[in-house]
This record gives sequence, C-alpha cells and structure tokens, in this order.
Amino acid sequence: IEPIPQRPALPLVGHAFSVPSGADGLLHVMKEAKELGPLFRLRIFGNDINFISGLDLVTELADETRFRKNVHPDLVVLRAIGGDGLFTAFNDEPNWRKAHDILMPAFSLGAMRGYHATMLKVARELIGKWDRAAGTEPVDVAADMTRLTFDTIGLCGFGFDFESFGREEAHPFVTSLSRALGFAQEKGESIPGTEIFKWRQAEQFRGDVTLMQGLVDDVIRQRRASGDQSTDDLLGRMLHTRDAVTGEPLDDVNIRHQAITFLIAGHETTSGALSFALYYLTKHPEVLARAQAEVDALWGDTDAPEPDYADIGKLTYIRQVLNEGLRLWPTAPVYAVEPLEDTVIGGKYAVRKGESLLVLIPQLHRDPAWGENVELFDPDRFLPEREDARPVHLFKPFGNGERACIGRQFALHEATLVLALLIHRYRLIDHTNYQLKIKQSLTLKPDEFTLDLARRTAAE
Ligand code: MNH
Repeated sequence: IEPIPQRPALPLVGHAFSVPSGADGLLHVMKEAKELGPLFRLRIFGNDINFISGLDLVTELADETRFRKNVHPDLVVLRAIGGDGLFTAFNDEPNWRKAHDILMPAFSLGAMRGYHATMLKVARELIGKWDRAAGTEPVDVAADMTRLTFDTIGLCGFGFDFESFGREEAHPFVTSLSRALGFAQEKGESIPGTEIFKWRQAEQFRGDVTLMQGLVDDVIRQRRASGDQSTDDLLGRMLHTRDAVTGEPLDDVNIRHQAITFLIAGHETTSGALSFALYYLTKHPEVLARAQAEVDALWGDTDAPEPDYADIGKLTYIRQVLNEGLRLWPTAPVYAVEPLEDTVIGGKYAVRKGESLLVLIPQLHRDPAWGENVELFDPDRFLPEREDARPVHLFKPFGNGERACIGRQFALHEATLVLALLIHRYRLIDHTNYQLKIKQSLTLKPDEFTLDLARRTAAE
C-alpha cells in the first residue's frame, strides 16, 4: 500500500490557496494530473478530493459491483435546486429508480423519432435569427446555442415554448440558472464558515431558485388544467404513468424536481457541445470542408433542406466532429464514484467506503491511449472502423453505468441535426481571431466566442 500522491499541504487550509477559482481551477487540476499522475489528492480545508484521470483506474472504477455514483459536494449544493431529481438523487432514494424506470422509454432511440420535427422547428428559428445577422452583425455562439437547446427541451419535454428567439435577453429561467450555478460553484470553493458573509448572494440564490420552481409549477399546472392525458413527452409520462414495481405514480414534489432537472440538464451541456464543435470547425477549415461535403451530398445546394429522421444516422462525420469536441472539452467535466466497501485501487492505493473519487474527464480524454498529439482536434479518431479498437472506458463524456446520462441520444440527435443545418447554410467567419477561453459554471462553454456569418453560395 502506498500513499496517494499529493503536494505538500499547508496546515488547516491544505491546498486550497493554490487552486484558482472557476475554469482556471479545472485547467489547474488538469495540469496537476499531468505532473502527479492518474490519481492525486487535493486537501481543501480538511476535505480530501481524489482526482482520477488514467484509463486503467477509470476502467477499474467503472465496475458497478465495487463502485457507485457519488453525490459529491458540488452536487449536494445543487440539491437546493434539483432535490431528489435524477441527477442529484442519492443512490438509495427510492424516487431514483422509480423516475428512471418511468422516464427511460422517453429516451430510447425510437423516441427520438417523435422529437425530430420539434427539434427541426427550433433549429429553423435559430436559422431565422442567423439569416438576419449574416453580413450584418456577429452572433454570440454560446448564447444562441443556449436559446436553441433550452427551447428544444421545453417543447420536446414539456410542450412549452420558452420563445427564446423572440427575446433580446436570455429567458429569465436561464438567467436565474446561470447565477444560481455560479453561486453554487463559488460556495463549493469558498472558505468554510465564510458563507454567512455572503448573505446577499444567498438571498439572490433563494430568489433564483424560487423563480425556477415557480416557472416549472406554472408549466405543470397548465398541463393539468388542459386535461391532456397523453404520455408522449416527459411531463406526460411523469403525470400519467405508474411505476411498474410499486404501481404508484411520481409524487408532485418529485415531478417538480424532475422537471427542473430536465430543463437544466437538458440544455446546458448540449449548448456547450454545439459551441465547441462550431469553434473547432471554425479553426479547422479542412475538417469543415469534409463536414460540408457530407451535408451537401445529402441535401445538395437547396436553400430549404428537409432533414428527416433517417438523415441523422447518415451524418456520421458530423457525429465524429461532435465526439471529438466532447473528447477535448466534455461539457460536464467530472463525475464521481465511491467504493461500496473499503478497498484498494490501482493495486496499491487504499480508499474508504463512501469516499469521493472524482473522474477528471478532460484529462482521461488526453490519456496516452488516445495516441500521440492528444491536444490535436482530429475527428478521424472516431472513424467507425476505429471504434472497436478503442478501450470501452477511454471516452466517458456521458458518465458511467446506470447513473450515466439518460439524455445522451437526445443530445446527439439534436446536436447532429443543428450542426449539419448550420454548416450547410453558412460560412463561419472568425472575425476576432478568437482564442479559446473556457467558461465554467459547472458545465463548460467557450467564453465570448462570436462569429460573423455569410450565406454559402453554390461554389463554396
Ligand atoms: Mn446528461 C447525467 C453529460 C445531455 C439529462 N449527463 C449525466 C452525466 C453526465 C452527463 C457526465 C453523469 C453525471 C454524474 O455521474 O454525476 N449530458 C451530458 C452531456 C450532454 C448531456 C455531455 C450533452 C452533450 N443530459 C443531456 C440531456 C438530458 C440530460 C439532453 C435530458 C434531456 N443527464 C441527464 C440526467 C442525468 C444526466 C437526467 C442523471 C441521470 C441519472 O443519474 O439517472
């Protein structure tokens, strides 16, 4: 048995003062992982955090007979928003399995067929906005991707139109959410005990949570009042189906938690994934050209393509581009597991039952098993014929095991459709010679990334 690698720590504060806040904190721990290895420990005010980033350890930790999801301190803070909703539920809360079983059918590959037309409708609203901007003014990429993904989950999941493209500013839910996530993140990073000095922010946080809950309650009330009994979307399933095991439906408080969870989890990460993909396409003209060749082969140079459901499966290179973006910047950059019993990992490190083991996904995605030049954006890493050769746990943007992302197919269907439509229609003009700056508010996005657009002509 060997001690877990860590730098010398100061008394009481440990390593707290050497870790910068926000996205710089993520870059800092990525750099530490490069120097200290696939497992290292930070001590923050007496709390140990174990960072895992090597393929072998991630593979070992994927074994669900030995490890399960850990609701780490940042997620505990989020329970003030999502309660026992799927994302923030403790493993032993009965509502997790109940909701999981009730909602799974709404996320099958087949279910995507039902969402396709709605996803397309929202994509066309984005295109309407970008057409007006083309040649006139730059677009704020992440802000518009957030408009798109938020409206999409609102309509597909809840039959509710947030009308984000009709607003100058972000929807109030999105504004409250980003402030609340910022507060939650700061709380996780701050010196224990100093929260009491942040009463003003704490009050703001409570107000933001109240706004989000109020909005969700309105959406649920409207559906109930409509008398609509269908079970075609997330809300319909939650309101009108019963759990097969207990024969019970979800209770009202839990439906509210699930609804908030889906409105959040269903848009933030997909928005970031689309933004990173557009960033990398802008910086890699040869990749963009191949991607455009793929969409042109499907839709020609028509002004008004009519993508159908089956087209999405044919856009394999677009999917590779999205995957490669998620490799370099997995927009939900960590997930945590805990041992079911005291155990030894990596053959030599003792860890305790319930201890938080944080998988640092961006660093796993730079493991030497990816080959040389791991920083290079190269969608060919995801060529279909290379998929089988890749170790199963080398690519984990959607987490692990039964607590992995339920919305994965949804995110990929939506993102593939939208990315394909955008590059079919526009030239992406890097008018600021943008240098990637990562913004982190729990999820990752390129910060202040704007593009000038021009409509493509047949020759381009
Ligand atoms: Mn999603 C869990 C990443 C899109 C709904 N998601 C997770 C986890 C990761 C993740 C990682 C595991 C977290 C953990 O172990 O603590 N999710 C993503 C990424 C995208 C994404 C990178 C887009 C790209 N997620 C979506 C979409 C939805 C969604 C879209 C809904 C429509 N995700 C969830 C839910 C969970 C989750 C719900 C929690 C599942 C569970 O624990 O049962």
